[in-house]
Amino acid sequence: MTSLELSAVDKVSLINQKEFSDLYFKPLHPLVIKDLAKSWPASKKWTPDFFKNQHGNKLVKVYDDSFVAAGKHYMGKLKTIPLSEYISTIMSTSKNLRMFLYNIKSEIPELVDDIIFPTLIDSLSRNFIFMFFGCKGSVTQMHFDIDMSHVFHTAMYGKKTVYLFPYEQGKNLHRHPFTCRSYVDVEHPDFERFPGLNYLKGFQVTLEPGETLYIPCGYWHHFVYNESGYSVSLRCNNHTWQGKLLGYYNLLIMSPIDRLMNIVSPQRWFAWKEQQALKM
Ligand SMILES: O=C(O)CCC(=O)C(=O)O
Repeated sequence: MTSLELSAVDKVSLINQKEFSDLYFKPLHPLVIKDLAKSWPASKKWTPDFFKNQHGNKLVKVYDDSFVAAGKHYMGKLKTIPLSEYISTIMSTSKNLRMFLYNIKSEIPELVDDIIFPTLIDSLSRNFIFMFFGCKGSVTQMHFDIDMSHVFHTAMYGKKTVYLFPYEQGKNLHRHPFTCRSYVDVEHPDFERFPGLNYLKGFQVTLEPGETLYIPCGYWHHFVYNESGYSVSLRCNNHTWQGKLLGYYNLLIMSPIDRLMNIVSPQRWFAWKEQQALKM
């Protein structure tokens, strides 16, 4: 095989609750809703200059590729800098410096007023509203969200390409045990090293600024920043008991073991996970 088996993601302007539930939410099928965020004050207000001028003094944690490499920065920040410096950096350089899981509810609560919560599902969290930032060329490596929640990811500025795979495809993605990560590069698939890629089936979509991607719970996702930019994501808890339990297990047992082992013996632990992943 020379390329991955990827389908397009449906795009609609808007969708009603019943259709969304029957066609996408219950069957766990991704969807792009083009106009979901059109009426949000944020869609006009949240320019790079707005963040620089109104909230530029805010200190923010930034990350680079060391976040996913064994050692000192594994699952941790690289450094803390003012938001204005960060925005200038991503808008004018190609440094792979990212900000993610930036909870605006706790960090800059007034930003929440710029979002109109969609009524597509009832239980969107008002407490966990995350922003993600990156420069042109940045990549958010393949992972699924550890808490197994459903996500509505709106590109507020800049274009992104997203690769999506259902949870069950973890073995074909050579998931690293004790993590919610895969280290395959779906943009440049290496079928010899990762033979599971021959059986992988998923989706690829380009998200234009303003568009909202529904990522069903447990879906693997890999983001490529075609342009510098940022997004905001709304989330709701997994709707099944099995999903909720898996989320708690991932957060309270799996991830702490992984972090502890990375402290005890970073290189050996990473090599063991890699070896297990390749055996899959
Ligand atoms: O936009 C990104 O960089 C990643 C987004 C993501 O991982 C998420 O919404 O869960």
